[in-house]
Amino acid sequence: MPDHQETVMTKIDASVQGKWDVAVANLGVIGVHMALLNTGKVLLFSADHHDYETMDKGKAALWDPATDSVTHSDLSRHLLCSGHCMLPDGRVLVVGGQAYGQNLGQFLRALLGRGRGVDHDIHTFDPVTEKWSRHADLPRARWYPTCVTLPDGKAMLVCGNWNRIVAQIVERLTGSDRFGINDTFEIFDPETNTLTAPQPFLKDIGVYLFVHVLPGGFLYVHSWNKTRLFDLNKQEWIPQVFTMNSPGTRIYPAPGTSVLLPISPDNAQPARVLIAGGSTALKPTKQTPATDRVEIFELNAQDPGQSRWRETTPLAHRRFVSETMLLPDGTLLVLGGAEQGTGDHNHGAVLESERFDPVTETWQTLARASIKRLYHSTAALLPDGRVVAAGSTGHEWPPAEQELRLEVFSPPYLANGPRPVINWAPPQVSYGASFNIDTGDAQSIQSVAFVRPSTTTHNNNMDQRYVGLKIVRGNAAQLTVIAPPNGSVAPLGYYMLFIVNTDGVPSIAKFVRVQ
Ligand SMILES: [Cu+2]
Repeated sequence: MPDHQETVMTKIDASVQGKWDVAVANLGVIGVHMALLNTGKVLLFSADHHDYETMDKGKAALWDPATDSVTHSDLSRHLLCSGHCMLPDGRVLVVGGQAYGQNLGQFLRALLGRGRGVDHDIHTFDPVTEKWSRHADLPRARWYPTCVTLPDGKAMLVCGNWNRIVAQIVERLTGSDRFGINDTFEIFDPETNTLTAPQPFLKDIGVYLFVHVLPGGFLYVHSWNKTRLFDLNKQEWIPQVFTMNSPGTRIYPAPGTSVLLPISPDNAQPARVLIAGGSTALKPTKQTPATDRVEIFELNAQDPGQSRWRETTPLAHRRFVSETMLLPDGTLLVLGGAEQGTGDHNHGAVLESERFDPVTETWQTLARASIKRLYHSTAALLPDGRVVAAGSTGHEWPPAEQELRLEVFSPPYLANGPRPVINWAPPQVSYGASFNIDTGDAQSIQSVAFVRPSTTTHNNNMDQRYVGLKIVRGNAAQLTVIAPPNGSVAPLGYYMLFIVNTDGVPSIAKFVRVQ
């Protein structure tokens, strides 16, 4: 009898708060960098956690959540500190890697301009062959860069330090953390695997900027507590600078998370970006409390200068170095992070996750994870609707903590009844075209969405987006929906197609290429 009661309690709990389970006890790789591939496997990569100094060494693993199997591969380069985004053909573009100067010898050589780090490297990972390729180097190093896939499927590379050693010396001497950051961008062409020459971008910016393509053709660029907009159609900056209402930085070294909120099926709502957490100070120290403030940026596409930041309901927990995931039902999950500090000098791990409803703008506190996710931690939505959390080098790194375990979160919707099933969906669709989804559950479907797979590091998920699809017809066996209208709504590439029933339960996703 007590056993039975316990089972019932657990079940009720999971349907309200969700539940966490350790999925892999030792991945062999610290999941500092993570990408969900269109094969359904998860790519995780990092430094060799026994040797952070050697430039020609790294570790990667592929975890298949469907079979729970792991395969390992050694990397010939130290790809820790790169930035990455998804190309239209499903390859992951990895920009940069570790800077030279990991020990005194390297530091002195770097000062003399000898020796080169991995921060000039360009790699791609092919999900089909499961192989890495190295392409022609960047013209100038980018350590802690951001990569964004543009509407046409080309990738834009921004920010990052061009010489980390010089930047750190200047910071020691002057206190300024703004020296040595690239103020140019390059475009990577996936057809030729080549880069354009550098062109002017923004001055006075940080590293690992938050950059999103907004519907209507604007690039959202967020540094510290300020946002700029670039008009992709006119190829010009909007002159206004949009400052957040609450104080403190939202990017590295005390990042919150920036997420483009779900794009509604008819694209009727203005584009909105949410930033949750971060720091209460612009230059955080070990003692600085993280923020619990949450703000929403509202794009005014007709008059972009009138766009604005406004505050919404705060988090239950102050946190930075957390992750935020878009879920198939259009809600957001915030997980992990710490209550105080900066970078790896952090204290007060937050284990409880929280869920945000973008319609009511309210938060619900969910289950506690068993594993701390601090600096260098990552998370990704899986095709089965669960969320995997990886990585973390904890506190005062290296090498105090090296978190090698994967833990998965099953959101409450997975305990809310049977899942709808996609029997068939087209492997590729064109912009604006209608297409059919074979499902016996068509009558009970309330929403259909494309969710772009995560590529994430340093709490900067450079790819994820949720694009609602309009349902035009449904009968006993089939749903007809309309593909996204253009590349500013859904940049070229692979998406997870989810159908969600009236109980809020999502299907297992099918990968569909938008082209
Ligand atoms: Cu790092």
